[in-house]
Order: sequence, then C-alpha cells, then structure tokens
Amino acid sequence: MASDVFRPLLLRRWSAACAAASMLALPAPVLPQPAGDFGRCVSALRAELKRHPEVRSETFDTYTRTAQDLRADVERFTATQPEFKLFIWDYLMRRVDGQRIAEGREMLARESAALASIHARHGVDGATAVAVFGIETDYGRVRGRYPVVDATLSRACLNLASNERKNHFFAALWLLQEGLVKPDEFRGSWAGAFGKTQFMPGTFTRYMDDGDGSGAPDIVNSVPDALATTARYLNGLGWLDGLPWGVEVRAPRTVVEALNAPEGEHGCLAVAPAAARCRTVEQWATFGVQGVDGQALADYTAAWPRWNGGTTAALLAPAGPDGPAWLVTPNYQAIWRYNRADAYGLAIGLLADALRGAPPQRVAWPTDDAGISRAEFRELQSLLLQRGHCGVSVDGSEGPLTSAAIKVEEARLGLAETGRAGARILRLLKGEAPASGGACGPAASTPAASAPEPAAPASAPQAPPEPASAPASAPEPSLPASSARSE
Ligand SMILES: [Ca+2]
Repeated sequence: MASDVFRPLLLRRWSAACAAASMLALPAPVLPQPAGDFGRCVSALRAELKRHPEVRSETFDTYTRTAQDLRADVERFTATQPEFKLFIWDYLMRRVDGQRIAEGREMLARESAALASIHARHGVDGATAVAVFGIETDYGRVRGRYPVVDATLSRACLNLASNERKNHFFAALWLLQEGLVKPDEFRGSWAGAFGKTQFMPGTFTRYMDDGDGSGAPDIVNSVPDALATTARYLNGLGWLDGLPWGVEVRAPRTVVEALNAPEGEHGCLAVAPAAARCRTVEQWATFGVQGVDGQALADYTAAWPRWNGGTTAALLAPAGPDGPAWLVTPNYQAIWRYNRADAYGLAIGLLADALRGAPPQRVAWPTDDAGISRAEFRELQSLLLQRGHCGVSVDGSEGPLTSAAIKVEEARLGLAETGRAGARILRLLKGEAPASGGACGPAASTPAASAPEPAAPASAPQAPPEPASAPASAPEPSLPASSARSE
C-alpha cells in the first residue's frame, strides 16, 4: 500500500522539519499581529516557536496575522451547560436510527476494499470505523464552520498553561505549512476538531493515515483516509481485534447497584488485572450475570474469538438497575476515550452492532415516553409548523425554537412544559385533527424555505437519573460530543 511508503516519510518530515528549522532559524520580519489582549497572546505564542521548530516563523505570521479571536465562542461552548439536556435514550434514538444504519450499510459495501485493508493494518473492523464516521459527522454532512487555526489559537489563549492546547495550535499551523490541509478547507468545530471523523490537529499529526492510496492523508475530502485515520487512532487507544465493545446482559439488581460503572468509572478497563469496578468475565458469571437472552457469558467466544473468561469487563447500566446493561470491554474504553461520554460510546457501539446485523438492544430504557428518530423528529417539526410555530425548521435536530414550540403545545395539552421532543407529544399532535395551518404561509412548511434554526450546542448528553459526572472529568474541560478530541 502506498500508505506504508508514505507513513514513515511523514514521520521523517515531522522530525526532519524540526531539525532543519532549528538550524536555519533565519530572523523573519515580524509582521503586524492582532492587537490588544489577543495580540499579546499571539506574541506570547510566537515566543514559543523555539519549542516548536517544525513550524516556521513565516508560517506562524501568515496564519495568525488575520486570526479571529474566538475566545468568547469557545468559552460559551466550554462553560455553559448544554442548552438541551438530552436523556440518553433521546441521544441514542436520534443517532442510531434507521437512516444512519441504512447509510452506514451502504458505506460498508461501497468502501469494502478500503475497509478490508484498514482492518488488516489496524485491527479495527469496518463496522466500527464506519460507525464513528456516522456519529461524528453524519457521514460527512456536518461540517464545522470555525477556522481551525483560529479555534485552536483561541483555546490556547484561554489557557496558555495547557501544553495540549498549544500543541494543537502549532500542529494546525504545521499541517497548513506542509500542505496537508488547504487553508480554505481547514474548518472545524469551535474547539478545532476537523475532517470527516473530527480530529484535533495534534491527534491527526500522530495518527493520520492514507486509506485510498493517494500518497497523502486527507480526512477533509477522502472517506477512506478518514476511516483509516480513525482506525489507526482506535488502535492507538488500545483496540483489540476480535473482542466486542460490549455485550448486552442481564444482571441481578444487587450487582448493578454495587458495581455499575458509568462515566469514567470504567477506567479500570485499561488496567490489567481488573481492579476497582472491573472484573473478569468469569467473575461476572459467578455474580449471576448472563447474556440478555440467558446465554452463558462463555458462549460469546463463538462470535468473538478474543472474548474469554479472563477478559476484563465493566458493567455499564447508564439508567441504573431498571434499564439496559452491558458488560463493556477495553474496546469500549477505546471508543469512550475518543470522546469521553458514555452516550457517545454506546452510540458508536450500538450503531456498529446494527451495521453488522446484530440484534438490536433488547431491554428498553426506563421511560414511558420513548425517544424518537430523526425522521420522527422531522415529522414532529412539520406538525409544529402547521400549528403556527413559524420559526421551527424541519431539520430533525434540537434547537431553541423547536423546544419553545413544544412547550407551547405541551401547555395547550395540559402537559408539563418540558420542551422535549419525545414519542408522546408526537403521538398527541398526530392524533389531533389537522391544524388549519396557514399562519406561517405556505412556503414556510417546507424545510427548504424555513430559515435555519440556530443549532443547539452538540450537547454532551446527560445520563439519567442523575447526570453523574459530565464527561468533564477529563483533564481538559469537557467538550461536547463531536467537537473535540484530546489525547
Ligand atoms: Ca489519501
């Protein structure tokens, strides 16, 4: 594969660039830089170029001269609680829905050759890599709007003590300098995650891979490159081929109450031997844990050759003893580290299962008002439009105008005002006589004609009943799903 030729070459380029730049550190003219407090930060970072000799001073000046100060946006997204706290079942229903499964299966077929090669090189199966792509950017539909240099620069300026933040900024400059990304295409999330599978620049420089054999890694334009880079990263996070991310189980209530390991408490998966709340599969079996259909835990070896009595696993029951439970493995920990949220980890795992044709989740979430898919969400939004909520756009995603409209309808129907898009409000509105409509004008009832609704922050979903620790326990402040990735 061309990638085998090019990967060491890139590594050489990165280190050789360091050495060359330190020898050839020509005094470059200092060009005008941003003013004020932000400008002082840029100057402080420029003084650190000697620690990043791979980045030329001309590169630094070229891309910082017109950089926008995005600190206010970054702070708003970092510090504010998500405006819409999603129940985990809402989050999962919209992400692991029929549309995403169907499109993922198409992609598995279309990219089968590249995925086979990726599996052989990185030990990560196609369904898992495609599931990450589907969840991260809806197979490339979601594109960030923030210039990556500006975003990583602004994040670095908010915490100049964070080497991680500064490294992402300098890596962003290096990617531009080396021509690995094009300036006009280098856009991403407010935190600086970019490309089809949303990599932070510093992470990309370590794991970039060429999946299509073009000789260069391009996660902005190439699907195989994005899948290959994702697989390589999961491998780096400890992915083990032949092991499931998790299996759905039934566990005695006392076991769930004593050993449930949500959000962050399954960190013991990365430690051998099992410690804290992690146990071996053999131990879980002695506690009375079984497959969700009553299978013995040992039986899963038939499908997953690496699964055995000594496999380390944690019990994950995000909604407590009355909801579904999974025994999750070090592969789950690898997915979780990709974005540090259980809802995210489960979305990837469950979507990957669906893509490989495994049976869906068996135990329902403990709610009498289930979540709805994106198609149902659009149907709900259409019904809201028909009732005169003209600001609602039929886009299948959360937004303040949709939420406000739902509250109005809930009040009218004598329900508690939650603003939540669930199965109950959809059923009630569908069951009513058709609204007379007209209040929004005929054009507004089509998605194309309605104004785009401000997007809600891609919220780190909350796991009921108690939103335990938000994914914020990472060293860096928690970043909403699909927005950033730290080492
Ligand atoms: Ca390529």
